[in-house]
Amino acid sequence: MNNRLRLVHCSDIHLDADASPDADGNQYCDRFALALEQMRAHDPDLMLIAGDLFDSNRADDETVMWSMEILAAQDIPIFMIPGNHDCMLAGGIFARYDFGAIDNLNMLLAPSGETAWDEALGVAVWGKGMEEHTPEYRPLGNCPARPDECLWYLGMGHGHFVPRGEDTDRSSPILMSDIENSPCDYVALGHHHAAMELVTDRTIAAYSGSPTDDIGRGATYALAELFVDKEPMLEIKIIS
Ligand SMILES: [Mn+2]
Repeated sequence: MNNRLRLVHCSDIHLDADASPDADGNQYCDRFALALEQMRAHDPDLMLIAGDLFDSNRADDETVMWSMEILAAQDIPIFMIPGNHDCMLAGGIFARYDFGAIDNLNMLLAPSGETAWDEALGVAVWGKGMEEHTPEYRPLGNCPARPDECLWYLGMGHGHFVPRGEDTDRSSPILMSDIENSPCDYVALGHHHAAMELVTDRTIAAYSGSPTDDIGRGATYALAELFVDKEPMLEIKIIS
C-alpha cells in the first residue's frame, strides 16, 4: 500500500508564445525544460499539467513535436488537460496530434469530464477538455464522487478563480465553493500565472503559477504530498 503520494503540478507554459525565435532561441521551451528538470528532482510519483501548455492552437509543428518528445521522456505518469489557449477545437492541437498515444501521458479531453487511472499508484484523476472559454463553462462542475477503488482522487481545472462571496461574469469560473465541496484530495488549477494556495479542511487546491512567466512570486510550480495518515503538504516552488 502506498501511504504517501508525491506530485508536481504546473500550468500555463504557453509554448510558442515567441513563435519567431530570435538569436536567443525559444525561451518558452528552454524554461519548460528547466521546470521539468527541477520538478523531476523531487522524485515525484506523477505530474499534472493544468492547461495552456501552448499559447495557441496555431503553435508550429516543430514546437508541438518538441513538447511530445520531452513529455514522453519523463519516466513518470503525466495527466494533462487543455486550457483556453489550446482548447478543444476541430483542427486544434489536440485534434491534430495524438498526445494520448504517448505511453506515460494521460489526456483528459472529454468536454463533460473523464477519469483516468494509474492503478499501480491507486490514483484516479478527473478533468475536462475545455471547448469554449465562456462564463457558462464550469471547469470543476459535475465532478463525480470519489471512486471507491482509488486511494487518491485528484482533480484538474483551468479557469478564473472566484473567491467566496464574489460574483463574476468572467469566463470559466472556478468558485471557492467548487473547491470546498470537491471530493478530490488535491485539485490542480491553471489559468492564473501567479501561484495561489487554496487549502480547505478537506481538500488542497492550488494554482501552480506559470513556469515561464515571472509574475507574482516568480516562475513557479507546485509540489504536494498526500498522506493516508497525516496532513497533506503543499509548497509553491520558485524556479531558479
Ligand atoms: Mn488560460
